Amino acid sequence: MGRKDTSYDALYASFEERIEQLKKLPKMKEESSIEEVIEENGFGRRDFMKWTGMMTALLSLPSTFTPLMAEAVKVADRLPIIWLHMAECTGCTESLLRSAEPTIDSLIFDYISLEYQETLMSAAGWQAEQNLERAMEKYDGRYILMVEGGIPTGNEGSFLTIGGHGKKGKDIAIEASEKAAAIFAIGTCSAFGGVQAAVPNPTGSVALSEVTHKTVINVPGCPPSEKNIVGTLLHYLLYGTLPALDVYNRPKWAYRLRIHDLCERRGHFDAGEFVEQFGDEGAKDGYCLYKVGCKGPYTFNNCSKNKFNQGTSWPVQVGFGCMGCSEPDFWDTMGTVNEPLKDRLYNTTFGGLGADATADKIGIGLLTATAVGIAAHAAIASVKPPKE
Ligand code: FSX
Ligand code: SF4
Ligand code: F3S
Repeated sequence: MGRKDTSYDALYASFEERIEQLKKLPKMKEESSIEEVIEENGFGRRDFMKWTGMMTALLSLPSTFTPLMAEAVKVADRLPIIWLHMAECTGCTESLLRSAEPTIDSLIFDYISLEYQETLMSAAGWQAEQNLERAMEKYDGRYILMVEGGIPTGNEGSFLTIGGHGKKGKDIAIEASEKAAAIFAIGTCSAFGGVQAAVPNPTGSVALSEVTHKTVINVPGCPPSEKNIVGTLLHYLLYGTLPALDVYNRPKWAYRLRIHDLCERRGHFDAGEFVEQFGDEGAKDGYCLYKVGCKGPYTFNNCSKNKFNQGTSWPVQVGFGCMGCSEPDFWDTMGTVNEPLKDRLYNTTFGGLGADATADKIGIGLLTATAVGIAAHAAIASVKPPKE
């Protein structure tokens, strides 16, 4: 391979071994390979390699791992996946699949063995329910569970019933979690409760992690980017273990840094150049959106890298500040959408512990300059002092 850095050799070897093991599992899509699927949809080998290179970088692996990433994608159909919908808007599924034209991410999602997915499958009613039960039985202990949506627990869970027998969503989520090999909460609803859990939370909706005793990997965002969803799957394929997680069980490879750390408008923030109101000269010049409500300094996600709508843009790029959609309870805790957080200076983030409560696991050096920056700009923005 001509690799210079030998510190990755053991990891490389373990990935090779893992892929060999996966190859031994029965192929679920006998009729086609991922290369064929990609080619049929107008992508060449070069596009595929470019995409795998990008995913390799996203997972913080050196570029020499790109061929292995391609191999992992080829065996992605060996792991059965069950995708449950709970209380939500289906935006997470839409984010992944509703592109104007197929993307490599969406094709890979088509290629994996989705044993149950209510938005995509043709079965309905009794038949759908039976499909789910059969899949859980057949792949007991082997399937990956992806859950989209919060879990209503109020009134004994009766706010969400699914299928012919009117089974409660909560019971389905618990049962499916019990038999899963790995569990991913896709989207902020499943990770933290989401919009339906916002005050006063009439349905008593909670995060998936609150109804199961098993470890749940949270992939928040309302919706999360398709790259973070597919990347989580590829990470599991390659490593066969759970990724390193932050304090909210988010994979660090995706949620390690704040929106503010990766923002293209950051230079303007540091220079004290702000949009004062939408449509002003500063807005035209692409100034920082902090004063018109950007919550990027308080939000951990990689949106500027991944972008949305087939990689075309992301909120801050189009001139609308981050709303903090990948943070717990952001509907209640991120204040008014178009206003800076008046009662929270940087160092009071995360329940008064300061963002450093999370940052200590991230690298404190990155945060110090910003703490000073926001404190200074808070004065310019007439931000009130923190409440007692
Ligand atoms: Fe929630 Fe997903 Fe927001 Fe919607 O279903 S994370 S409301 S984008 O779609 O769960
Ligand atoms: Fe970017 Fe928002 Fe930070 Fe400004 S406050 S630099 S717009 S993330
Ligand atoms: Fe959400 Fe902020 Fe990204 S609102 S989509 S985390 S820019």
